[in-house]
Amino acid sequence: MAGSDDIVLADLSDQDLVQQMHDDLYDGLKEEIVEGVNILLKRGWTPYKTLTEALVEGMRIVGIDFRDGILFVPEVLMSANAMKAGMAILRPLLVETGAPQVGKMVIGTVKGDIHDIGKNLVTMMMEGAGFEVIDLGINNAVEKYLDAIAEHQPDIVGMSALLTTTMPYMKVVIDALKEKGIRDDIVVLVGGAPLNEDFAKAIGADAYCRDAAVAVETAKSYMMRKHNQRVAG
Ligand code: B1M
Repeated sequence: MAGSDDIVLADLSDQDLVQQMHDDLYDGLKEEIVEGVNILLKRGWTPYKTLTEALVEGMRIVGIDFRDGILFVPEVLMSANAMKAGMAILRPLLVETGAPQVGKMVIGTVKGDIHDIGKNLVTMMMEGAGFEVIDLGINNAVEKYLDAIAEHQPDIVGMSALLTTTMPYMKVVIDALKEKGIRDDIVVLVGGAPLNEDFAKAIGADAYCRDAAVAVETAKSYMMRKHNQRVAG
């Protein structure tokens, strides 16, 4: 099948194929993205390289034109759907590492926010690193986090926000943990494009995670610390 009328994706060099996939993601062409991902995997690309170079980079370009008013919500939704179709192929590959379970995480996008691609990516990478992840989905009010914490007793709570208007809600959740007297029992990691280290510090989170790989490394180091404390105590 061709990426557009006269392009045969399988005939393209790796570099041209990735470029074409960025264009196809931009145009919201789901089937072509699925085909492109499968071709790259067949050529020996790792799932992680495929994810970051073909999909995440393509979405970054979409984001720029969305910001500049060149693309609008319906088009970006199609890009997001195409991205998710590609991620669906990569998910089992990233998850099946056979790593022993290293910890448990509850994660969700905060109230008022429906962006979930980044959160889903973090979930996939965390599962691949051996974490059990309870994904609460999007638009989560503080009660949802509290209920999930009571039910699952996670080591880590992750929150995602992509809007400057929804990121302050993370503090609502952290304050609720303090009120319940459980803040110190849980590691709180936050992420999302508009956040930064200073914001994370200001709201009382344990760490800001720039991307999914940083989230995994940060989570692992907190679990290591917890383990060492247990051994020492
Ligand atoms: Co929206 N959107 N969007 N959007 N959208 C942004 C965020 C925006 C920056 C676009 C822009 O103007 N340039 C802008 C926000 C501006 C601001 O607040 N300053 C924006 C806007 C304005 C809106 C609407 C208000 C538009 C409107 O309706 N007029 C609306 C809001 C809806 C709502 O939530 N209430 C809206 C809607 C949408 C769509 C539905 C069309 C779609 C979402 C589809 C979906 O997610 N299912 C969408 C999309 C796709 C985007 C952009 C283009 C891409 C986001 C994305 O998926 N990136 C985005 C532009 C951008 O971010 N530059 C934009 C790819 C993803 C892999 O990256 O999510 O950053 P990211 O996740 C990374 C890291 O941030 C980190 O790791 C991830 C992987 O490496 N991370 C975490 C994320 N969460 C983490 C949690 C952790 C750890 C790390 O926990 C431990």
